[in-house]
Amino acid sequence: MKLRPLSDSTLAQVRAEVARPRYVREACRVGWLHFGPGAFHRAHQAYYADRLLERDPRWAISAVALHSGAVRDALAPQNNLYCLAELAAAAPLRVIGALHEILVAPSERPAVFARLEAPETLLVTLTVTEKGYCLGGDGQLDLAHPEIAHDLRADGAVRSVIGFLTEGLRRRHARGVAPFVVVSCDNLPDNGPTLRAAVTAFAAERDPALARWIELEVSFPRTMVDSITPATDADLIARVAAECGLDDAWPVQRERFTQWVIEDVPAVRLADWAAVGVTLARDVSVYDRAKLRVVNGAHSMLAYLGLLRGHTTVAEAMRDLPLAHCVERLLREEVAPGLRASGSFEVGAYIEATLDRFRNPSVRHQLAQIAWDGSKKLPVRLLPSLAEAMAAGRPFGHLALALAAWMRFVVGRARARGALTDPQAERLLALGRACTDQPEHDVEGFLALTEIFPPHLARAARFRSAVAQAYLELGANGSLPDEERA
Ligand code: CS2
Repeated sequence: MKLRPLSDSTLAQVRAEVARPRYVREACRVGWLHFGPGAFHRAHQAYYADRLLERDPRWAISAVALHSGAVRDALAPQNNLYCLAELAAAAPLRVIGALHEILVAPSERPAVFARLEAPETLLVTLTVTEKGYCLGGDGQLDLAHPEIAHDLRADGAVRSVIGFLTEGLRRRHARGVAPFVVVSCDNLPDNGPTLRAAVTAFAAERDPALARWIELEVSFPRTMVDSITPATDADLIARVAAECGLDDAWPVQRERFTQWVIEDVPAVRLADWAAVGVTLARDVSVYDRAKLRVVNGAHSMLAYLGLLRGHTTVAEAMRDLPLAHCVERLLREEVAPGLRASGSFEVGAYIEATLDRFRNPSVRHQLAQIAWDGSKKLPVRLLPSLAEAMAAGRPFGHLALALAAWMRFVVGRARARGALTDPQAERLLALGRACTDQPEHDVEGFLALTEIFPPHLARAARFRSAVAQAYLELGANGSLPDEERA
């Protein structure tokens, strides 16, 4: 039976068990602009916005897709309403009403700028993934990046998020409108300062006075965001139809656990964040280091090793005991010593809780999804722990193993003539095809990628031999050194 679509006019028909917006949507105003309305944004920040709207009508979101119109087209017939499923027993679905509009940047640039310039726009957030920042291997804006090079010549007809933010701020400055606060919600270390440096570098190329104004007047607080969000699949669409009684073209799902920590600077104290479960903290680095190194670092290891060993999801990979054992040792023996306890944060408990989250069988999180963009993820998730461990004379064999697993994964894709989702895909696949299974030769080729491996690390003999050794032991199918001990 064909169900009617979810929309403002059918909202009242949603089954009673489903939570609905507890505010009048028409009375809400757009005070929040977001770049990148993918599943993570819709499951995380938009959920917090939805709760803020219950007490304050200023926080409806105007979402900007930088490339694809797919989300806009799916949600337009639904008045941008969609369901959020929490993957836990007895968790009711929730209809999220926080998205006011979805703009697609290339074709709706004037509308995007109208929002960026509007004095009512107080907050701009981003989930554009690591590669969306157009950074080079040194973590600074790459002025030669094709999007950035284009935007520097484009005179306002920008395409990158860095171009949009800078041009939006320029227009506000020119009109005497106070800046918005910019909150990066991507998994980058020191995401706020990193974004600030990128925007300022872009502005400096165009107008040094604008760069100075941005440096002085615009806040880019650090954040830590966390909630595991598996991609939408057919099971979710069917579940939503059954539980809601209406059709939702693109619902989203996430684990029940969700966390958002924002650096407590005056510019973010605009909303009652505490009331909706967002933590404002003086020092976010404790949280963001732990999150990137523990949750994301272990995820990347699970993804590459898990795929080599024939698994599909994180929970399945965690049921493979030798693999789970490797991940635990990576975290407890090699990552934890680089993290410090602080206040209520305790490293051992954090690792335990993370492993529990990974074991949750209701969360069908595809390893292939996590394996994307390895060239951008490894340098921020695994290499910092590894470089510190090596410098301190601590063990780093499991970190090296995770890197070797990534190399084996790339080689496997290249040999199978498979696709690779990565901004460096072509280079990586060419490298993979040239591999001979001779560990020193193959590892050498990968370590020469200076955008990924800083030269001082790539030259270190201990590092090279640890990776080569792990590469040898893994073979093409991911055999583990811990196999017999687990
Ligand atoms: C994952 C993250 O896809 C990935 O690379 O490691 O998306 C992870 O699920 C989130 O950061 C959890 O908050």
